[in-house]
Amino acid sequence: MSLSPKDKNVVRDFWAKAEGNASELGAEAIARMLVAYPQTKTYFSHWGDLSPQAAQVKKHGAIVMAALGKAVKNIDNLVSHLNDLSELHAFKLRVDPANFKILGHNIILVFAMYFPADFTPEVHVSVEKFLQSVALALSERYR
Ligand code: HNI
Repeated sequence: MSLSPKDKNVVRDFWAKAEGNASELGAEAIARMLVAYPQTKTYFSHWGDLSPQAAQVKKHGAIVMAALGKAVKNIDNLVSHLNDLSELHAFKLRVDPANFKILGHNIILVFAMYFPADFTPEVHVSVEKFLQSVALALSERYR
């Protein structure tokens, strides 16, 4: 499942188109995750309002998407780049890594909604591989 040089270029090219709108895309993805997979709400219960229009939900979407943007810049060394975030999610936040896949699914969905022309099947394959690689790297410290 490792990313080929072509996958990496496809991901970089797509990201260049998406990143100007990263905050909105992230907010939409997190909001959808919380609605469609309500088990994910347990991690954010300290926020109170978890509705799609809640300020903290929107803000967190921007934070996660910015982190993904940095991961794109570090696509050649995802495991070391995401080491600290992995440790945070494993030991402090105690997020079940199954949720990384759920969020990845919602991100793919939002990309397809916002970029119907650019998010071709070919782009979909490479972006999916990238998100899986990020999920794997974020799971690295769970042991
Ligand atoms: Ni996640 C905080 C990145 C998936 C639950 N998360 C962060 C932060 C970043 C981040 C960045 C802020 C860290 C800091 O403050 O130092 N999270 C990512 C990335 C992914 C991801 C890149 C996957 C692509 N996180 C998830 C998932 C869940 C999750 C799937 C749970 C369902 N994250 C959290 C929680 C926090 C968090 C909870 C703390 C939120 C807060 O502010 O209280």
